[in-house]
Amino acid sequence: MAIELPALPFDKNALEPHISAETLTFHYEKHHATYVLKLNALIEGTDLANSSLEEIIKNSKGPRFNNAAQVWNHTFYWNCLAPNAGGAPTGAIATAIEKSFGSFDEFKAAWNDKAVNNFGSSWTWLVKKSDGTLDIVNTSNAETPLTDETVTTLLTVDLWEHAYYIDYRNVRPNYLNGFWALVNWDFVNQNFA
Ligand code: MN3
Repeated sequence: MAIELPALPFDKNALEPHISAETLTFHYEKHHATYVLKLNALIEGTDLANSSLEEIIKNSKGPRFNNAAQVWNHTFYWNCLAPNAGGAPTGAIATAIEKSFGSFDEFKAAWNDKAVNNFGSSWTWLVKKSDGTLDIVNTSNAETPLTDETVTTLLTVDLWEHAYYIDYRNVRPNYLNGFWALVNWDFVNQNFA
């Protein structure tokens, strides 16, 4: 039972002009797919060969953790994006954001600040803590809040340069502007519920 590469939840040109088909082709077919290939090579013939991706992540360190977590992180990231999405949040997450950050604009400013200052290849996440409040968390490399039992992962942005270099060169703030035009609040609400 190898780990499978999930299909992208949209067409490769569906996120244009914010994220190009060229970026998605590289990001999905080269980066995401390669993490799946490497992970399957690392679990083949081991105790984890038939484990779920989540179990592998929670029971791994080093290259096996890195590849497994990157498979999960990317699948989660694709689901955080959608065509004809973005803008202000709706539903329960809108209320929770107001409670924790004051307003959506204040949340966006806090997120952008955290993401712009997240050094190197990294991810920025919105999580729900056990007391129901929200927090913005930075991780490096493949690290993921999935391994923190005290939080629920709600939203992420991939800050590795391969996520934005083709479209935005090294200008991460411009990529973040594109990201806000694509956030799939329905998915964030599902995670929050
Ligand atoms: Mn990536």
